[in-house]
Amino acid sequence: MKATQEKTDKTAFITGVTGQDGSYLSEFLLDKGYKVYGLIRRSSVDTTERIRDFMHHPKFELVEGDITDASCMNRLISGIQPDEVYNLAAMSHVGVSFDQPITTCQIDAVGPLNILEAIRQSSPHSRFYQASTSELFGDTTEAPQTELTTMTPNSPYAVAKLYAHQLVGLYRRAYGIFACAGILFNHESERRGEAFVTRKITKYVASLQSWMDNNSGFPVKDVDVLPLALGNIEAKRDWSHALDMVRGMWLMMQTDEPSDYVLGSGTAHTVREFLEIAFRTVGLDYKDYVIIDPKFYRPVDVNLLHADATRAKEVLGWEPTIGFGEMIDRMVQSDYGSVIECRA
Ligand code: NAP
Ligand code: F7E
Repeated sequence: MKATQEKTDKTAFITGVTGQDGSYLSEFLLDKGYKVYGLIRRSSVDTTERIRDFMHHPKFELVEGDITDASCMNRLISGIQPDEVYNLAAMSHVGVSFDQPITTCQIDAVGPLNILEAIRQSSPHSRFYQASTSELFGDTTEAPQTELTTMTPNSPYAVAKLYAHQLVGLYRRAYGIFACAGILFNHESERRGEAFVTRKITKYVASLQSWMDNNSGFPVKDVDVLPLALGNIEAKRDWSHALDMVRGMWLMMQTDEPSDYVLGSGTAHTVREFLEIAFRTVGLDYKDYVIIDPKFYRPVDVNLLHADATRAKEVLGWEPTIGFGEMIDRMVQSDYGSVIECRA
């Protein structure tokens, strides 16, 4: 007989709750019995698409605010007194950070500082998780990358994230706050934002399948369908599924000693390989549909990200469970499902 999972009475405060990771982490913690407060920023349009399934859960509460507003963070954290704070809010698009460097700095660097200060001043018992990133390694020549690899950030996004990453260690040493940084490599899912390369590809592939459902033969680029315009498809990334990553975030917060951990699959693939596999799921060849548009090149890119997550495996017992092929398959299927739903 399966043992019943013991429910916790802990409270968590999650920023970035409307994003990919925030939505999965909320579900994960609600399932464990947590009371979850999710930070949502004011918007003129509805941003709750990813949290619709659980936003009326009796133990889930949306609170409005913005992490760039220090007084707001202080008021919320002081009032909630959360056991665990997960800072997932960010301007998370590397390419966009070159065009909006100051906004990126305010959200990705000053934002975490506001939260750490609120914890220090008003709720020092709260444990803190910071969403650090493999982008911190940037231009490094070392691979695979561990917690000790040199960090040479290569975008305004990564520079801002490095500031926040360093704050985590500082607040640990200076004030004894339980603060962890998860150095997470790329992770994707059915809920991935549509401007990231993986989702851009899977949405396009699903639309090709939909075309084939309604027509005979294969769609012809520029005649039946528009091409898929991409930038640097030789970049290598270490992709995992977001569901595995949020479990890793939680594990980091359950240890006796706060620390930083790399989470990643341990396998790197080019964007080109992602394309090959995604198009193969619908029996097509990406070369017939993809064009390279310099518009999608960044002033500088990160060429190779490849995780060595040995420490997370040894200390946290963390390992990914959803492989590269399965992840792509799930994303294409989900995008195809949405196309069908729209058609109905
Ligand atoms: P995402 O889908 O882009 O979500 C970002 C979230 O941050 C959204 O909920 C957004 O709200 C919120 N947000 C942005 N600015 C805010 C502000 N000023 N105040 C409050 N909320 C704000 O990102 P993700 O993929 O889930 O990633 C989660 C975190 O992990 C981010 O910090 C990201 O930088 C980091 N990370 C991601 C990856 C990855 O591969 N996914 C890898 C490493 C690290 P709106 O809905 O209002 O826009
Ligand atoms: O790009 C190339 C692009 O935007 C991946 C974020 O979650 O992971 C993510 O950042 C690669 C890059 O993700 C297009 O130049 C080609 O080399 O999907 P991406 P990212 O930049 O790796 C890290 C770990 C984070 O922390 C970030 O928050 O694909 N690429 N053509 C393209 N990228 C995009 N977006 N669009 C293209 O058309």
